[in-house]
Amino acid sequence: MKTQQEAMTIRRPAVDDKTLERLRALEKRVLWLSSWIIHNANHLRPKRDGLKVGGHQASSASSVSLLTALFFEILKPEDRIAVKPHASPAFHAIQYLLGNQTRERLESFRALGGAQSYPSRTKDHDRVDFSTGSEGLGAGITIFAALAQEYLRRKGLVPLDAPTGRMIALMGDAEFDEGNVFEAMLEGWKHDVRNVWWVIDYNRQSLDRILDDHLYDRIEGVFRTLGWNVHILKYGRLLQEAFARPGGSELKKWLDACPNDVYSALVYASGASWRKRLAADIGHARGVRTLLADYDDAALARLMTNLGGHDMECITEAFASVEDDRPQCFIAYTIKGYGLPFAGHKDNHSGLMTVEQIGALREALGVPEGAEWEPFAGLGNLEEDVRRYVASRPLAMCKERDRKAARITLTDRITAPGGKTMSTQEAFGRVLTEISRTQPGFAERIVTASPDVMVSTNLGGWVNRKHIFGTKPRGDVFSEFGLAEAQRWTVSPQGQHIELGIAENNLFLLLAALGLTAPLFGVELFPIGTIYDTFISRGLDALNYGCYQDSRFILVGTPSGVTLAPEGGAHQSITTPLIGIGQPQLISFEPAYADEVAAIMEWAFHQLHEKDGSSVYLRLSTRPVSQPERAMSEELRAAILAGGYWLVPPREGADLAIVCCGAVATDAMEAYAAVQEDAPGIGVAVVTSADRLYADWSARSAWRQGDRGDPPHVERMLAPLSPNAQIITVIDGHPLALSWLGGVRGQRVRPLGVTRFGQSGNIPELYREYRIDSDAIIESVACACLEGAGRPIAN
Ligand SMILES: Cc1ncc(C[n+]2csc(CCOP(=O)(O)OP(=O)(O)O)c2C)c(N)n1
Ligand SMILES: [Mg+2]
Repeated sequence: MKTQQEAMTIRRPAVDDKTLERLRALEKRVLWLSSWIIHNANHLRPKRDGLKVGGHQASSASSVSLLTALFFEILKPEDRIAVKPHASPAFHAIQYLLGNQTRERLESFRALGGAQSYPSRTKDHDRVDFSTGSEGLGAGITIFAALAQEYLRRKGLVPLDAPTGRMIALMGDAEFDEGNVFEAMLEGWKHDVRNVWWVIDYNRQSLDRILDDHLYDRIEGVFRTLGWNVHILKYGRLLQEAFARPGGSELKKWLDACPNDVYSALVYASGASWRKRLAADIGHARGVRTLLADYDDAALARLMTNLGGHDMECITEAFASVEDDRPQCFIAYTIKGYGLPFAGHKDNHSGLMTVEQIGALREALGVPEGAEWEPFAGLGNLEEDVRRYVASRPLAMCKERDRKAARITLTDRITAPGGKTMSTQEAFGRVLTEISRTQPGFAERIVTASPDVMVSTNLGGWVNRKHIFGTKPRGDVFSEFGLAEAQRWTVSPQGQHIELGIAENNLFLLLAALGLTAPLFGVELFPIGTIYDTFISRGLDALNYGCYQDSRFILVGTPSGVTLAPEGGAHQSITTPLIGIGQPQLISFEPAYADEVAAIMEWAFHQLHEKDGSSVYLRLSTRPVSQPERAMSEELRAAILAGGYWLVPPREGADLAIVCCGAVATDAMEAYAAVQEDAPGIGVAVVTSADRLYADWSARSAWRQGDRGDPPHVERMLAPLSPNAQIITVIDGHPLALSWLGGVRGQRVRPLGVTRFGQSGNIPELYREYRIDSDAIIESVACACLEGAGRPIAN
């Protein structure tokens, strides 16, 4: 507890005595139910697999008082909260008391269909606002949700007289080890984000260890530097009263200086140990012995563990003291496992009470045997009053947590940008500009964001038309000076591009928040984030986090692959096609031509708001590619969206084919031109989405067993090839993205792609080096021919 001193004066409580009594009764209910949910899962349910079920009794106990105050006294329907992952049982217990969770789901906590280990927007049924699980991200998203809310308010997309919600995080103190927390705070400061509350469960323990003594000073300093209002809930009422007595100032001095590990050990060792240690350390000081003598061992232990984060009066007072919409941070001192037998023990993170211990807790909390699941058991004559109080809480009365948003759709088809030669990246920029010109109503719902790569990912044209979002309008100084410039950087609340610093984690957290505005705030947006493809890895966990909670956005990774050539290996992405295939709730495409980009973007805008839709990822390239002369037939469009089509159809029964993806289509066509005489009938297919092809194929495995219905698209695509055909696949990315095609009909695949780090060079040099050029394709064709493929087909 060696921390900066904070004078705590005894003030009038923020809620009346009756409410305090109810909240204290509810604390006990939440402590009991959260412990029991976990106990039941581990000790009373039959085990099928020999694994411990787990759950976090100590982490939940640590947050019980804070969560009780938040959910029963503070939260309003418009507020949104991210609850630290390991307090999930306490969260579910509270929802149970509020009538939003069933006993059945609590009984099957951590079992299939039951309450989730960590609060989950998509898998839980009790109104999770933000999923949590990955430390740091739950807190981070609240900043971006507040920014998203402000974006909607400033544009009048939500009624201005509607109450503004607070975006609240109840977070663990170890979450401050995650850099994304600081990145988010800094970005929040840049955007002057308001209405964010972070309530830190400051139990000074993480999973493995006790935290550094001076962490608190540092954290507090960061908050203050970034303009947050900081509230410190250090000592509870009992301790504050003791400090006011003779010997009390010595006691306070001792507590302030007590190292975290010593304090934790004493909490665990309890009563007599406190007395012994205090007598030894400060017994000689005036008044201390008399002060200590006034407490028996149990009372002394109660006193010494009376921290602010467990004292309902302190907590409600701190929350009620907020007077403005500045970001608020509450550093609430707590004890991990408070009220449980392993309170304070450094190894308690995964600790589970024994049968005897839970029995003792049940008795201590007055829960009759057999009434373990009764929501309000053990409250005696308070029960009816507490029931009525709970039923009157805003979160018990509001029946629908998620909002309904009016559906916004494109009014017209998106036409392909014209031009003989174009890169897919350029096509993306031009499609966006066209939408802003021809479909202004829809374009108003598009919001773009980029981590400092707006221009180099081709958003420049769009931003010139739509400008940058900011709450404080700012003109374009270069244009005011009359200086030539390619970009106009006007900032205003009407702007539709959110400019971020380089932190990619922030991009994904922002996209996650913007992609949830429909359920959170009742307004549908179409967020598009652009990023250098390789730096997707930098924010991958946050991307996964957004997808996990079914947020809807378009992600554009560009430039990609070794095709970005002179920029070199540090910027060339290799594994992103596999990420695109592997990431659930994110459908990936890698178009080759501009008309494909237009068709895919049009589809993506629909996909974002379908009930069973998803986010969409476009892997794009800067390589100028000569465009095929063709009209977009409905058949071609359907094939592009299904994942692939024949650019050059194979002859029926052909035993050779080239399958390419993205920027290498040019090389595939060059190779085709070179081999078509020697390998007559050979076809060239373009895969626009290995992800869509694979998902469709694997989801319809039943078809392979002779079931009804159409065959998967990929089966139909490969059907013209002979069963013994060989397929040469080529992609500027990891070859595994396409090599699975061999499994569809058991045909031999010769996969070309990039498996080593890239380097600087020009496209011909690099394609040769990494064997994805036309020569490599021709060689593969030749090898296939040597094995008997490519025989002339009689017809
Ligand atoms: C990104 C990430 N890395 C690792 C973990 C594993 N983990 C679970 S809890 C925890 C420490 C939790 O400490 P704290 O946030 O202080 O929570 P509390 O003490 O309240 O349990 C860790 C490292 C995780 N959940 N997320
Ligand atoms: Mg902790």
